[in-house]
Amino acid sequence: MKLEGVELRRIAMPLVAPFRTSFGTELDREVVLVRVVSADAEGWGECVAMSAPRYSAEYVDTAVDMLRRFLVPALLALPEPDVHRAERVFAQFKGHPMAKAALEAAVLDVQLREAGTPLSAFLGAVRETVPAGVSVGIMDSVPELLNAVDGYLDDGYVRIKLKIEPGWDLAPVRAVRERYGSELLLQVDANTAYTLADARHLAKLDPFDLLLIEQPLPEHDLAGHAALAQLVTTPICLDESITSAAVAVHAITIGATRIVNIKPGRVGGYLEARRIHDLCAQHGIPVWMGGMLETGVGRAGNVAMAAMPNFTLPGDTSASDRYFHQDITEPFILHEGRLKVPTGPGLGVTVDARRLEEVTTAVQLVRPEGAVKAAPTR
Ligand code: NPQ
Ligand code: MG
Repeated sequence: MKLEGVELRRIAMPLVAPFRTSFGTELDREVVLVRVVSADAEGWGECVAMSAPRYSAEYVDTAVDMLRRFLVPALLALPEPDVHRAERVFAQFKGHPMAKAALEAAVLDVQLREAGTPLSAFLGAVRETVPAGVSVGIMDSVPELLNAVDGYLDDGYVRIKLKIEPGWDLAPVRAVRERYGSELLLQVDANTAYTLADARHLAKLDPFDLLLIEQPLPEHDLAGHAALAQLVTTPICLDESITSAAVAVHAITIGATRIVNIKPGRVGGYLEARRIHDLCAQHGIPVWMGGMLETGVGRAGNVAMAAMPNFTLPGDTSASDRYFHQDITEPFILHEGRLKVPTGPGLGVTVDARRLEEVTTAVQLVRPEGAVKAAPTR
């Protein structure tokens, strides 16, 4: 495969409604898209970094800078680029998994499109559809929350995840359990908002029979999660903490996590995410696919990966209209609570050039010589 260049594009996607978590409220999704062009095909990747470093240390501007300054030039300098060589050359740079994952995904996509292989086949997927869960933001009141959950259950979502924080935890969980009963698949996500001193409080969630509590404590506090696991019966599931396969093994071994949330962007790409899937399977740890408010580009890859065998819990793989009125690809749509795994080569979705232009805020092309041509569109 010979690469002709890499386009870095910033887009701004209006959200259908504000999305509030313990770390802040989002009104628009600012996204970096990567397009890798070869002689015969093009591949797309989406960077899941947010505008500000609230979920993790990366943010949109650091990702663009990493890509432009280091990752794209390293890729374009490879004599025979492929996804495995790309991953290896990116590893010489510390950190920045979301920037690496975006470019790795685009390389994998162009490679698979050239070969005519769907991403699902490359990953060893075993399902044609995946169940769709939904992540429900923090609201101003319980009635407002119940109204939102009513709507998602009407849409067909098979699992509800409530975002929680101190002051918004027991009451919303109790209200949702009382309204929908014990059959509803229900879990919560704290996005690091608690401390180990809150253990007795978090144990009050135990009677509500949640599938899991996601990332209650700070990212680097694996020992704290292991200690908390001794004080609550609800299974602990790590998200932010699981930054690599090595960390996943450590977290599992010390008892910090009984279930693992996989996000390819958080761990540096689909290859590392696949390793985490495989080693969790070996340890008897179920995994599920996270979500980062992806457009159709990132969503397509996540849905393909969620069809692998050890993804045994419904993911945050929601339909496109959970977040966007209009996507940049054909939208992912719920059919009886499930999404179809794309069957075409690579990601198996097509980017709509007209819609893309409407949401684009800047574009730059990086060519093999390393020449950078900046072309902001507006
Ligand atoms: C999580 N996602 O599981 C993340 C957190 C999250 C679907 O709950 C903009 C971009 C806003 C990424 C808000 C879900 C976001 C974001 C929350 C990710 O922890
Ligand atoms: Mg999470």
